Amino acid sequence: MISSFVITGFLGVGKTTMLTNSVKENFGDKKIAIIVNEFGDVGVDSKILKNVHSEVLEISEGCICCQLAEEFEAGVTEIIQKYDPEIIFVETSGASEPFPIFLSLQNMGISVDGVICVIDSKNFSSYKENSTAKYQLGGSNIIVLNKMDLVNETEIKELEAEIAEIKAEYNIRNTMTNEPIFKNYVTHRAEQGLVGKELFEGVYKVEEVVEFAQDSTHLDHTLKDSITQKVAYLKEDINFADVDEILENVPESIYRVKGVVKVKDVPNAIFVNYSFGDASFEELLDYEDKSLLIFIGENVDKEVTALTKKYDILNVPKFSISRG
Ligand SMILES: Nc1nc2c(ncn2[C@@H]2O[C@H](COP(=O)(O)OP(=O)(O)OP(=O)(O)O)[C@@H](O)[C@H]2O)c(=O)[nH]1
Ligand SMILES: [Mg+2]
Repeated sequence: MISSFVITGFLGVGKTTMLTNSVKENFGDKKIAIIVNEFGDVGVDSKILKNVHSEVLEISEGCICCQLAEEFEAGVTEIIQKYDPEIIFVETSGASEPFPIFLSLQNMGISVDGVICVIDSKNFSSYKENSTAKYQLGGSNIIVLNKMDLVNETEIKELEAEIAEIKAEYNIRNTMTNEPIFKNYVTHRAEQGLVGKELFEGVYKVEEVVEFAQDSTHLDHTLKDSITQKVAYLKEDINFADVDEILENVPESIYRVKGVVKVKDVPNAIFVNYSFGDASFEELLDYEDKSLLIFIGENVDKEVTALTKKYDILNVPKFSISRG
């Protein structure tokens, strides 16, 4: 039987970083396939993941938990037929809930060995009120407290207490029996998504058939929590400092920016990866397309328009469709 892990967690918490840094390390001897569903219709994560893993399937332009169940199942079937993986890792979009994906995998006869919720330990308080973030915790049985480098022990203790509370309230239950689907959960700490193999070792396997679980309450949260995205393009004649300046002036309501940019003073294109005020950059070989940034958050239309007025190197296409 093929086994799988679902990796959930809010926007920018470190899901892709975990897949990049931990999976090959721990499963170098296995045939791994990765499915990634990204919020934002430009597949930045799949480009990053393809640098490290050979079989990466990207499902973009929507959320696999509400609109794309069929596309997701077709993608899983395709990757199984083509590649015959032993383990499938699914990175859900930061705005998805894991439970419907868990059900889809189970319905396809794939064993779900764990639903991993990655937490941004530094920025948890900025996003913990978001209902999707709460359901992500409730629907998982392995919790990874990531970005440990940015918090101290007192903050970690507070975080663990808050998580335990949310976890208890939002735990996914079987509506027939009212029993929690996950009888228990484990918490691991991580930096740069690095975790040991024991995290994945199948003690958490969910044997129960969970068709009756509480998924009728699943709402279209992408609309409810009004997280939207907007793509903006950058002019060609720019330097790295120009990009950095824009990132330093991103308003708080935009908590995630991703993109690829080409600048005059760096030979290769650069991945831009910004979440909650912190940015990281990585060089990328062989990128021939335009320089672009995807802004994700609340009030995105208004805020990105304001940024384009302030920085004339940044512009949005006149007729673009914003997706939730
Ligand atoms: N300081 C610090 N930064 C981290 C750590 N893990 C990840 N990051 C940074 O956090 C940002 C987001 O990481 P990703 O792995 O892209 O996050 P994600 O959860 O896949 O994001 P989405 O797919 O957009 O929801 C990047 O800039 C990473 O470099 C960590 O442990 N410490
Ligand atoms: Mg990602």
